[in-house]
This record gives sequence, C-alpha cells and structure tokens, in this order.
Amino acid sequence: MQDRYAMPMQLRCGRHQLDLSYPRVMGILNVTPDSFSDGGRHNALDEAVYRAETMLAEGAAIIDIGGESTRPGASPVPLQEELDRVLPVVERLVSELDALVSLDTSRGEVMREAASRGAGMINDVRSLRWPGALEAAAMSGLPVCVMHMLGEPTDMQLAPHYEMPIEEAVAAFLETRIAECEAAGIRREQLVLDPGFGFGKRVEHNLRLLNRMQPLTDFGLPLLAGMSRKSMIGKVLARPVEERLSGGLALATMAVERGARIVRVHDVGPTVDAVNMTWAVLQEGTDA
Ligand code: 7PM
Repeated sequence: MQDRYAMPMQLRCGRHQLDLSYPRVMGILNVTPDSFSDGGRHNALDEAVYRAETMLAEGAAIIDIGGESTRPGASPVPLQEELDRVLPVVERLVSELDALVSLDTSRGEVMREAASRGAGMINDVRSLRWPGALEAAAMSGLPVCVMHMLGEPTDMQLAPHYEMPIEEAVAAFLETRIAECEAAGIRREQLVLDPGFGFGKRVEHNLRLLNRMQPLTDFGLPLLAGMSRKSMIGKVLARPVEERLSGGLALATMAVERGARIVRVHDVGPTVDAVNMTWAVLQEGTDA
C-alpha cells in the first residue's frame, strides 16, 4: 500500500519555504479591537506582536492574522478598517520576527496590500469567491487555503442541510474551487485544502467530516484543519470556550492521523506536543 503520510509537500510562501512533509501548527492571531483587553499595559499592535512571538517560540510555523469578519453571524468590517487593523501587524511580524504570516481575508485589496508587505499565505474562508479575490491571489503567487463553507458567515449556521453525505459535498465543492483557482493561474501545488469545520455544519456534520477526512488527501494537496475551541467541542463535552483545550487536542490528533498537515489553533504549545507525538507514532510501521 502506498504510504499516505509520505507525500512530499512544499509550499512556496514568498521568502519562506514551508515544508509540509510533516504536520505543522498555525497559530491564530485575532486583531479585532476587543482582542486586546489587557488593561492597557500595551497598545494593540505591541500586544499582537507579543502574542505572535510567544506562538512562534511555542513552535508555530505560521501565524494566521484575521479580523472578526469570518465568525458565524458577523457582518463584514469596512475595507479601510480591515486594512488598518491587519497591515501594521503584517509589517511588524515580517520585519521584526521574520514570521511566515497568513492572512485570513476574503478581500483582494487586503491580499494585495498584505502580499506587498511580506505576507506568505492567503487563508480565505470564502475560497476566493468575492470579486477580485481570485485575481489578487493569483497575482501574489502565494499559496491559498481553499475552505469549504455552506452559505455565508451571516447565515451559515441557521439550518445547514446537505443533500448528500457531508464528506462528498465537501469534496465536490473543493474540486470545483481547485479548478477555478487553476483556471485563474494559481498553481495547483500552491493550494491547501480545508474541510471548513464549523462553517455551515451541525455538530454531527463536523464529527463525521473529521472521521471521514482521510479521502480528502486523494487530491494530493496538503490538508488544513481548524477546530480549535469550536462549538463542536462545546456541544459534545458541554464546555464553555475557555475549557475546550483537551477536546481540541483530541481533535488535532485525529486530524493529523487522518492526513492533516496544518492544524490551525489558539493553543500552540500544547498542540505542537500533541501533533508531534501523534506524528512520531505514525512514522513507525507505515510503509515508506
Ligand atoms: C467564531 C467561530 C469565531 C469560528 C471564530 C471562528 C477557520 C478559518 C476561522 C478554519 C480556516 C476560528 C473561526 N476558522 N480558516 N478561520 N479554517 N482555513 O475558530 O477552520 O477562528 S474563524
């Protein structure tokens, strides 16, 4: 049997090269105005840089910078506000920490401006479906994370319903998005695929999708899984958001076992340990 864990994968992220021949952790850095309520010790920008520095020291390979616009029920922030929030953080993480920065955005303008400041990856939960995003991403030459979502963040959790098994719906969606990206000039090898946990899915959908995620590796592209602190953990374990770490580590472990090469999380240190431990097991006894 071909070793499904042995696919060689490298992303060219601008100045950085990202080796995905083993699983890596992406640390979440929210740069919303309310993300920095530390009593005014620092300004928001210093605080963001400090958080990123901590996550890198804990072993994060990528820092994912995002505004609040992708959260369920959220309405998009105005363009200028997103630029003002995000670009200064990109600039400092790149110049001071030489970090591999990913941008959680759906806007072509933000992608363009971030790329020119040294961002290394585009993470668009809308998979480049907003006007101008495909072109901007293609122009940047950066890797793009293509994620499944049913509906829009404003309505996606109202009553998600699928006419086929969730894993088939996700695979069909990703196949279409891959084709659109390639048609726009994005090289296939620069794509990362994401099942989109929590985006237009009920808890049973999310659990089944994780359990049946492994066939998504058949696209031959790296998989990203983002389940950190999400409501699927809250619902199964009856835990509030600040008590979801153990559940999240179990899910990260399972995602890696099923082929994920990037895990997007808030709690970088514990996740790096969980993922590295899982990987050590997978390395022994799989046919190379
Ligand atoms: C509330 C609910 C707040 C969900 C924030 C979120 C993903 C992502 C997000 C993901 C990729 C969060 C999410 N989730 N990008 N952005 N994959 N690629 O937990 O699963 O941060 S927003």
